[in-house]
Amino acid sequence: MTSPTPRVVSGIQPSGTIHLGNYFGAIRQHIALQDTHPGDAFYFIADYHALTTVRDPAVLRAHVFDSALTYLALGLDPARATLFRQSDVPEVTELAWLLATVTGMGLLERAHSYKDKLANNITPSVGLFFYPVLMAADILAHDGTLVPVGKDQLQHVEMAQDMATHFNEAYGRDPPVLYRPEPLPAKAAVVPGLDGRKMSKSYDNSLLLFESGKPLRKRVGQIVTDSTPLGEPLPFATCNVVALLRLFCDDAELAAIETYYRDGRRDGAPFGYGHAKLLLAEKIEQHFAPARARREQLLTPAGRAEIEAVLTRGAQRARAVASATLARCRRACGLR
Ligand code: AQP
Repeated sequence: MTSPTPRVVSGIQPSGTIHLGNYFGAIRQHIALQDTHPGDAFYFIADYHALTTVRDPAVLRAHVFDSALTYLALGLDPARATLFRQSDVPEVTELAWLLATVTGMGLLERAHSYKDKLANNITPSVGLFFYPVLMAADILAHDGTLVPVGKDQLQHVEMAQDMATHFNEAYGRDPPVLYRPEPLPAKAAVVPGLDGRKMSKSYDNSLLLFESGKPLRKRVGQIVTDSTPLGEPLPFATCNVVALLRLFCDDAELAAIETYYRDGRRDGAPFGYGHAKLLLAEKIEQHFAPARARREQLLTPAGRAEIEAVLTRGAQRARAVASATLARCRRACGLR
């Protein structure tokens, strides 16, 4: 059950500023896929989803804008990829309802991300519990067959597969009403935050892409490490700073860092966590320097108008696909 044209569909929540986890877990791959799937790479800014955590309209609008700005600064090409606001395609909310009617409670109760939020004392709304259904609707409404996500989201894509199967079993397998999506997991492991938990917008443990100079060094300085004194051997395999350095360093650089950790020295001088953190801050600053410059250019009035136009055109393209899918689903269920 695959769609005639493989279509890449994925999204990001404008629930905070985009961080290294979002970049290495998702956005880097999203941008690469516009080369292999030109015209069929759909990325949405999940503002309906973000309403489960953001309650200030001005803040939500600012995060939506910043998400679009970040994608474009990082190299998303609107001629090859479709970028749009989720809420500009309201068909997904109706499809979410149709999917909810064929989805068992048990499926949602098993969601790891929901259980993690509970474990982290986040008071759940029905919307948060319902998140995997809306995410499935986002994918299925746009006939997404390839879903690039971070490893933390794999279970949600599997749930979307289950929901498509249940819907087809209820309303039409041949031809299928909905296409089965396949996950495309990021190569990078789940990126840890400053405190070692998953880096997450809602845990205040993020490193941002465009921070630089002293504020960046200060933030990197907050990465939790043990209390090994300067000049003593450091634990390479379990260190949070190393987990983040892995995102930026090639094998030779990592091998060199491993020797500094093992010896507690670099070029004869004592080496400690402070030095490792400085290396990381430099790497982050260098890696995102070209995108930071493009971001500045887009922050002009002309750039802002261009971003709005990109989102409007993207919504038109996405809505054309979603309304056709929804019409198919409504017909299949017996709705007018
Ligand atoms: N720490 C991470 N490591 C690897 N990938 C990650 N992603 C998020 N955090 C990490 C991937 O980023 C994409 C977009 O995520 P999202 O914004 O839709 O939601 P999320 O996974 O819930 O991200 P956050 O930052 O944790 O947001 P909040 O705090 O609002 O819930 C996804 O592909 C995800 O895998």
